[in-house]
Amino acid sequence: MPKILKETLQGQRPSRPPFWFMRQAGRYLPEYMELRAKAGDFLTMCYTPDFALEVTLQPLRRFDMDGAILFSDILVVPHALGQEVGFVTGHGPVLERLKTQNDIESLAYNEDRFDTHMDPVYEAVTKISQALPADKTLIGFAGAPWTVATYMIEGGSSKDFSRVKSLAYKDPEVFAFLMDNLVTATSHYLIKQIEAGADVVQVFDSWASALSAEQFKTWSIEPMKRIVNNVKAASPETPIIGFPKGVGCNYTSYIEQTGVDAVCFDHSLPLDFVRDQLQSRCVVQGGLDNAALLAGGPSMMDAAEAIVEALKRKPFVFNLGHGVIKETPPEHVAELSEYLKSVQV
Ligand code: 1CP
Repeated sequence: MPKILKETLQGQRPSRPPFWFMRQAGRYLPEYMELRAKAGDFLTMCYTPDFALEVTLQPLRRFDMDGAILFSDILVVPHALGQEVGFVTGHGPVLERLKTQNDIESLAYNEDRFDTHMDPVYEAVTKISQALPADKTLIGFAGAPWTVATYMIEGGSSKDFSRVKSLAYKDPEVFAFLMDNLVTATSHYLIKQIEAGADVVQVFDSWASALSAEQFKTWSIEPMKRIVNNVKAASPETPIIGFPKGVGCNYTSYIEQTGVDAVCFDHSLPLDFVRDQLQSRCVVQGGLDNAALLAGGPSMMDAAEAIVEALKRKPFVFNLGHGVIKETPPEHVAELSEYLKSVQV
């Protein structure tokens, strides 16, 4: 049985567009909440291979998506570099604040230490790849250096990114050290996920839109280009999806300069721009408004049909413009999935 998601990302056009949803596992599913209560802690779930396996498979049992995404988080990378990371229920991630140049330099990448920390994640990838039906694609992932750096410097989520942006302006050498460190760690981490069984990988630059156009080149495009080169050197056939969320017209230079195989687009982009400017350059994935999925009903179906109609003539993966919102009724995901399985091109 062909893996239609992987094949589409390699530029083929199967009989219907494949689909999966960012954050398809997680808090909107009662079976996730049950397991989360048992595990007690989000990071325990990420670092316990059998929990990660189970949570990864939960959405596929209900909705039969074409892809399963490893259950983990982008913040396991700073954790593996030695920064303290925690997740506080109802609040989100909390990271040890890095105050000095010394604090940043103390997190220098060490391969043995990194892999010892990540071994349970690699084991989870292998278990998932063995458990998945042959026609399903396993998606490995990491955060892009810029997005991970925002959490590392701000100490958690941020509204205005003032600390991390002023560090990049005021102390570009210290910031470059941090970014180089993340490029090395992230490249290695993605290669190890591929060796463990991931079929494709996605790199999330969720906060790329906080950068100025000039900074976007330096802190999003350049690091991503190096990651793509490193991963392609180790595994030339593995498709790489980049997601520089919210960057509008800068998507085209991102595609041209990073060398990604596909881009995930968000719901702010007009569909004719996606078709004419992005799909002419690479495979595209996206971009239903996650709030339309939350709302459900005819407005969700109209928006989904418009996306499919605009993009189905070339390789295209249906997804959202950002992750499933935790209040989303699972029935909406079921209705959308049923529709997507019935599409013919
Ligand atoms: O149960 C809980 O309380 C934890 C909630 C949760 C979940 C289910 C977090 C905390 N992370 C995750 C899983 C996760 N995170 C996955 C795998 C599951 C799947 O997609 O099905 C993935 C791919 C991520 C990626 C991730 N984490 C991103 C990039 C994508 C995006 O949403 O923009 C980011 C920015 C994070 C950070 C993060 N992790 C969790 C929270 C609450 C946050 C902060 C988000 C913010 O700052 O707004």
